[in-house]
Amino acid sequence: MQIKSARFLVSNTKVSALPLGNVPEYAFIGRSNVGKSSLINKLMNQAGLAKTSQRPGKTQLINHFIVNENWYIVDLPGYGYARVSKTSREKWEKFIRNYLTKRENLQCVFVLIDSRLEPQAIDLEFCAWLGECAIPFCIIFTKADKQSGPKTDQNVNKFKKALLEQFEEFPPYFITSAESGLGKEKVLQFIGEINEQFVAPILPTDPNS
Ligand SMILES: Nc1nc2c(ncn2[C@@H]2O[C@H](COP(=O)(O)OP(=O)(O)OP(=O)(O)O)[C@@H](O)[C@H]2O)c(=O)[nH]1
Ligand SMILES: [Mg+2]
Repeated sequence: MQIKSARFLVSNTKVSALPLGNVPEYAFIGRSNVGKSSLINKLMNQAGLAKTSQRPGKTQLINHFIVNENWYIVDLPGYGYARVSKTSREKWEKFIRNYLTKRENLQCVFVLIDSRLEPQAIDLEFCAWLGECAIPFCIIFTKADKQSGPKTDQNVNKFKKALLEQFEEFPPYFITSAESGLGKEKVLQFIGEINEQFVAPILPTDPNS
């Protein structure tokens, strides 16, 4: 899929204030600093579109970007940032889980996993929760440029094995780098195929119109 345009639309903490859910939507989620915002920028060919930082905890809101004027890409705050208080963590949980379970036009959640790490309990638990809620998801392994191919494959296989203890099948997955652009075309093609099949949900009509 070709990206002709991508622009920031709105930031939110409330599901009730999200933009109209009349186009397909894809959310990027994962631990703080895993590279969500950087990968969105690479996919969209716009360096400063989503705000990135070397310090974890940069993205704090639900950020909607509209792509080609006909689908949404959503940058979410990360989980698992150690320096966040219990209260803000609970707040995060509530509003993100609320968003993920209620958003009808959400086609797929991309769970980003750092390809340099051994399987992390927090990621496996999050995937298990998505499974329980029947929310469709894919896995994106990030930062593959930071190590050798065989090392990435080793960690991917370990993650697969760990996830298959909870699931019967491994979901579609992608190995990516926001630095080199590895995996970019495959992710965009995957989104493009889902977009073609999208049927808009019936939205409440305005009683005044
Ligand atoms: N080498 C390399 N660095 C990356 C890659 N993706 C992200 N980074 C770096 O990792 C750091 C975190 O990236 P972000 O995109 O801000 O991460 P995030 O997941 O959005 O983080 P939060 O918004 O804090 O949850 C930044 O310093 C990026 O430059 C990658 O594919 N390769
Ligand atoms: Mg971010």
